[in-house]
Amino acid sequence: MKKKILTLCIIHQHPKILLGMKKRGHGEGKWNGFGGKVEKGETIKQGAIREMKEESGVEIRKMNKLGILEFAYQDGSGNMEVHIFYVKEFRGSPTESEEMKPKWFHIDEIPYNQMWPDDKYWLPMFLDEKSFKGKFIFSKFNEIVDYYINENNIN
Ligand code: 6OG
Repeated sequence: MKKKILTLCIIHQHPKILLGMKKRGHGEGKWNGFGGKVEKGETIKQGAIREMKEESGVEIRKMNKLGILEFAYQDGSGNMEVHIFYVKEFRGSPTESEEMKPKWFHIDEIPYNQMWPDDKYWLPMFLDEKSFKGKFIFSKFNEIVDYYINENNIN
């Protein structure tokens, strides 16, 4: 099956990051960055900017790709390649959308137990602005059964 390409953007304004509570669909009830599927005819970066605007109302001014993660399920369904962007500058104020409810979190109070279980492996590297590449394999119950992650220059 072909891998889907997705984006994930997190704004870091030290000491806070912006996350959103996913209100529906895949990952409902979890805090995560903003993003979604890259559409035909757009670059990955354009997809990231569009999704951030659609889901939070925020316009990205400056960002840096820090990570590429592959997510796969044990049964072979739903392979995803997620491109993770560190957002340094933006315009506008985060606004709730149909899909996401935004909230700023202090980096000492990141709600890992209400996030995807892979996040605790890579978010600390992300916050240090280190790049990384990895792969996570999930069971059908969304538990990690295997993974690797390398600190790595992806550019
Ligand atoms: P839509 O499918 O709603 O976008 N995403 C994940 N993020 C993390 N940290 N872990 C996962 O483990 C994820 N699976 C998906 C990518 C889904 C958004 O959620 C992210 C997208 O930003 C399985 O279009």
